[in-house]
Amino acid sequence: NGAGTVQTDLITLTRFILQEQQKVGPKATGELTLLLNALQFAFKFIAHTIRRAELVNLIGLAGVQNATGDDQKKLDVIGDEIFINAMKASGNVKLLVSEEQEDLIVFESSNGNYAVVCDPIDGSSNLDAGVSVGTIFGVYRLLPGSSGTIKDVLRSGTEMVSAGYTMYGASAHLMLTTGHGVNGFTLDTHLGEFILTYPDLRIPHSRAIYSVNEGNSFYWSDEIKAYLASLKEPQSNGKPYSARYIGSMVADVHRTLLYGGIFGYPGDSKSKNGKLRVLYECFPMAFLLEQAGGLAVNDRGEQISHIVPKQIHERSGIWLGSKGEIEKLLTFIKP
Ligand code: AHM
Ligand code: MG
Repeated sequence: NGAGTVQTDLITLTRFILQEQQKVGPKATGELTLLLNALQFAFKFIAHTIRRAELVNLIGLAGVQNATGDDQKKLDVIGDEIFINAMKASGNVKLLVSEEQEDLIVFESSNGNYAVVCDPIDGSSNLDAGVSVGTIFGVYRLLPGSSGTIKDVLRSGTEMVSAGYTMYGASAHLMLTTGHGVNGFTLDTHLGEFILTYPDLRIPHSRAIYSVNEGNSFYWSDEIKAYLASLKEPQSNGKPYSARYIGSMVADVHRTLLYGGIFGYPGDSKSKNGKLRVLYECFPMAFLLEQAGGLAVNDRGEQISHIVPKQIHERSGIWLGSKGEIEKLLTFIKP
C-alpha cells in the first residue's frame, strides 16, 4: 500500500499480461502478449472516440449498410477501422473477422500466427442514447502449418486461446480470459492504462435476475415460455425474479457476470437461430462465463463453445449466466 489512500503499486494490463507470459516459462514466445497490447490500444482508441462522439457530431447514420444489411452508424465504421488498423499494425495477426466486414480479412504482409474475431462496437443501436456499448473479441492460434485460411476461424469456441470484451460505460471495463480464469480491468483515462480491478472474477452461483427481450415471446417455443413463466412465480423467498434488459449484449453480460443471473437471446419461430453471432458474440462470452464458473448453452441446452461454425457470420440462440440459473433452464429445455 502507498501513502494515505493513494494506491501506488497498480497492476496495469501490460504488467499483468507480462506476468502471465512469465508463468508460461521460457517456451512463451511473447506473441500473444504483443497481440493483447495491440488490442488494448484499439479499446482505448474506441473508448476515447465514443466519449467525444456527441461533441464532434459523429452520431447518426453513415448511410451505408454492413454485411448483414443493418444500418451502420458512423461509429460502427470508425470502430471497425480502428480495430482493423490496430490488428494489422500488430504484426501478430494474420486473419481478422469483423461483424462489420462480410469477408474474412487476410493481412497479406503479416507473418502473424493469430486470427482475431470481433464485433468492434456491439449494441450500437444504443449509442445515441448514451447507453453502454462494447467491443467483443476472441483469439485463435492458426492451425499447425497454416498460413491463414478460413479453416483457422471455423473452429469450436473451445479452441480459442483468449477472449473478452471492453464495455464503454461510466468507465471502460475490460474483462479478459486467456484460459486461466477471468480478470477485469478499468481504464484510468488519466494514466491511459487499464488497471486490474477484478482479479480472478467468479460469477455468483445463482441470482434471481433474467435478461431477455420479451418482446419476442410470441415467437418462443413452449419450453422457453414455460421457463420464463416459472421465473415470474414467487420463488422460495416469496419473490419473483427481476427483469433487466439493456439490449446491449456487453452491458447485459457484464451485469450478469458481476451480479449473477441469466441472459438469453433464444432462437424463435421468426429467427430460428436468434440474433447473436457464434464466432464473435457467443464464443467469447461463453469462454468468459465458463472461466468465471458460469455456463453458456444453446437452445438445445448444448454447451455453446462446442459448436463448430460453418460460416463466419453464423448465428445461434444462446443462454448464459450463473451455473445454478442455467441448470434451472436445462430442466425445461433438456439437452
Ligand atoms: P449488433 O451487433 O447489431 O449491435 O446487435 C447485437 C445486439 C446485442 O448487443 C444485443 O444483445 C442484441 O443486439 C439486442 O437485440 P434486440 O434489440 O433484438 O433485443
Ligand atoms: Mg453485435
